[in-house]
Amino acid sequence: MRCRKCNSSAVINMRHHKLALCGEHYGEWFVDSTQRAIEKYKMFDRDARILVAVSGGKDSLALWDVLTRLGYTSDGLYIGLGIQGDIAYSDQSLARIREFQEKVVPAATLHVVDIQETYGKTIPQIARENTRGHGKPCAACGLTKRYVMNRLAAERGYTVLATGHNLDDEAAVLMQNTLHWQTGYLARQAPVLEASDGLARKVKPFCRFYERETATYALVRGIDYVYDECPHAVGNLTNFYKTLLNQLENESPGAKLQFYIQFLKARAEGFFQAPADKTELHACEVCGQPTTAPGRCAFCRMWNITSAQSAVISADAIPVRGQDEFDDVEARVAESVDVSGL
Ligand code: Q46
Ligand code: ZN
Ligand code: ZN
Repeated sequence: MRCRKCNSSAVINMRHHKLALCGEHYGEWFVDSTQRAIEKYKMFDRDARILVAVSGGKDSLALWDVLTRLGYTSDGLYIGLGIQGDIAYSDQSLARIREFQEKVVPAATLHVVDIQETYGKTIPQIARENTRGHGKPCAACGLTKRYVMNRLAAERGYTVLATGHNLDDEAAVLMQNTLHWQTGYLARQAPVLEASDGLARKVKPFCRFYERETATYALVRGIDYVYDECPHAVGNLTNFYKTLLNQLENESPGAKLQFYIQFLKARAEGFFQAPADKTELHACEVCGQPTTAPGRCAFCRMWNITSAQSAVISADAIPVRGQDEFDDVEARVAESVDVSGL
């Protein structure tokens, strides 16, 4: 088997696309495919100011790399969760991201929001004090990540928040939502979530790539990423659905892509409607972010934040570029991005 473009014999064979390419041409195919997805789903245009949520894993670093190669203006956001385990997970993640930024995107800004420095505790600490999540820190972690991403995107004037969710992530969430017929979630699962009521616009440019395709891209580009998953990801439900879908894919190559693509088609045809009795949103009485319940939002309640000042992400914790660019941006917020896989 040979590369379709240059006839080289060292190839990456993509059975489901009936395509074999060498490393260099694979990289080009991957970048071009991302641009096609950006256009197909009308994610953003050339004027966009993109904030890429980076975790130190292959998907998010590959995304920052590809957007840079495509000539988009993008900065990174890393949220330090204070999760170490036996592998110094958070420290290792930040180290990989800093190396990547210095080497690949030196002109971009990397925003680092350290949760302990900003709010006084690590994620495992706040999770232990809280009943959310029944002993697992993921619920507290997800809520905090969503809040910080939305808030920082809004406060710093980014027009779009990009995450590295891949096809395996999206198909697993789709399977979970389908098995429970979560029609409200199904109506909202999309490559683009429009900005609304203080929530940043969110996009997933890698939603059509298999996880192994983003891993291959990271490999051919020599991106050094954190191989380990978060220690708390072991045995979670998303991984269980990923395993089931991998079994299906082994029996029937392309099944995962079809499952997701045909869902998007049905969704575009109006098969899933958002519930009509949409819950009314209120502004949190402390931070002003939208929340379903009157009073304080879930984030301010969990972190026991009682004054607007302490809800603000500390400017000192974040390197800021061109502060006056952002002065006229209203403080906006949020609670609706899927952060599994970040
Ligand atoms: S980082 Fe946070 Fe995940 Fe770790 S604690 Fe759970 S939610 S598993 S993607
Ligand atoms: Zn080639
Ligand atoms: Zn609040």
